[in-house]
This record gives sequence, structure tokens and C-alpha cells, in this order.
Amino acid sequence: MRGSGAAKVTPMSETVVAVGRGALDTFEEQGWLVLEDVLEPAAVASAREALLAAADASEARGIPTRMDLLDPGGRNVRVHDLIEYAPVFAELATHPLVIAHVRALLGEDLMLSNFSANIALPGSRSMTPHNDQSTVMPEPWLDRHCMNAIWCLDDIDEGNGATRFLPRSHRYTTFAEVPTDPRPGMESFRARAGSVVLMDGRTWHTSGANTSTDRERALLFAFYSRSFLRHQNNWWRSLSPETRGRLDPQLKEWLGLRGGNMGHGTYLASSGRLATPEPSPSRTTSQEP
Ligand SMILES: O=C(O)CCC(=O)C(=O)O
Repeated sequence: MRGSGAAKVTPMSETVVAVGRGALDTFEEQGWLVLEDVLEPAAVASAREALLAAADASEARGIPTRMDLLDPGGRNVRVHDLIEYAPVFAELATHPLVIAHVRALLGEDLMLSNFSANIALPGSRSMTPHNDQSTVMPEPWLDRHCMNAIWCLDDIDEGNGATRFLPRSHRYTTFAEVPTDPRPGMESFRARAGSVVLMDGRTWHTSGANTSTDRERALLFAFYSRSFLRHQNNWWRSLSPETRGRLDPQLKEWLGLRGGNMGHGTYLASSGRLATPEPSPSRTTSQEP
């Protein structure tokens, strides 16, 4: 499983690229979009190295990296709470290009609901098809309220168990609309290492079976949601005080570590349609000549 290289993760362009209308339209139409080559190869190798170290550290802490309930066959390595293990994961979670897309697709009140990895080793099998929005809110799913940014740390395709998705399934609003067995209609994502697959939270998907003999498939799942939804992860529980201490304020906010959930409602009149607060009597008095 070992990778090589120790380069810092640096976006190919430090400039925030404006998100094109075409990309957003494609995402709306398909329920997913691939951002190609977001990371340089050296940065991919560095992130992969950090992931393998995180898997070892997780086991050493007594947090298992195998989840038999989720992954049949015991050939998947799950690493939870990535932010806890190395700064590179915070850098990926806040990557400007990805965040620009997430903001355009979810709005400004985003949160980082979860960030975990699934390494599908040769011989791994496919999990139960699902959509992620159903894990954080009940049906009907009338709107997109969450989405994944899937960081590819290996080239992915059908052979090594790339995530499989059901085309147009982001339009389903209830469980009743989902085919009894969605698997036959599913297709595999294809992307190069260093790319990011953006996926609508309503898209039905599953891990592919890794039928190769020698190709691992390491993916990181940064799961963003709107702020009215409870986080999938309990970051207060899973991050140590040391880790919490080194996070930047924006990421802390997105992890729900700074305050409550008062920022996006009518207190701040963010719709612009509501009246601003009345001036206080003392201010009025002091302003009189
Ligand atoms: O590993 C994959 O390709 C999909 C993982 C997934 O959907 C999940 O863990 O919920």
C-alpha cells in the first residue's frame, strides 16, 4: 500500500478559478462532474503517503480500519476523521478550486460534514448502493443539500473499483423511485490520480468491486452539507485539542467547532428583503443635537 514522495499539497494554480456556468450546468444535468488534475503528481504521492500513515495511526489508536457491516469481504481500508491525522487533509478540505464549486452548488452556508477515506484493495467487493443525502435527512429530497468532493489518489476506473453511480438518480426524490436493484444501471467514474469527482448528495452510488490483481484504489470523501443539517461526523469527539488548535478559523466554522448555528437565518436578514434592526433608543438620543 505504500506510496512515495513528500511534496506539500499545492493547488496547480493558487488563484481561485471562477466556476464556469458550463461546469455547473453539467453538474446539474449529470449529478456529478470531474475536476481534472487538481493536484500535481508529487502532491498526490504526498497525500497518499499521509493516508497510509493515517490508517496505521488509526489502528494504533484502536480505531479499526475495517468495517465489515459496510464493506463485504474485508478488502477495504476505511480511515475516518482524516482532519485529525495530518495538515494535508485540512488543505484538501479547504482547497480553493473545490470550495469554489461547493459554494456555487450548495451556497455559502456550507459545513464539512465528514472527511474519510476508502482504500479498495484488489479483491474488494461492492457495498450497498445508497445516496448520501438520505443519511443526513429524510425524504423527500427536493433539493441538493449536500455533496461529495472525491479526491482520487490513484487513477480510477471500473477495473480497480472506481465508485459506481446511477445516471440521473440525483433526480429521485424518494426511496420509492429507486429501482429495486440499482446496480445493473450503474456506471463507473473514470479519473486520473489528482482529480476530484464532485457528486450530488442525491446521486445513488456504491463502491465498485476491485477486480484487479495489483491496483489499489485510494479515494478520499470530503462530504459537505448545508448548515441546517447535523454533521455526519462528531468533530468535537474525533479531533484532539491539539488538532483543533491548529485549524484555521474558516475550517473550524465548517466543522461546527466555533459556535452555534445562528449565522444564516433571519437574525442576519441575509435575504435582503427584511427590515434592518430598529436603532436603539439610547443611540437615537445621543444622536440628537
Ligand atoms: O468507496 C466508494 O467508492 C464509495 C464509498 C461510499 O459511498 C461510502 O462510504 O458511503
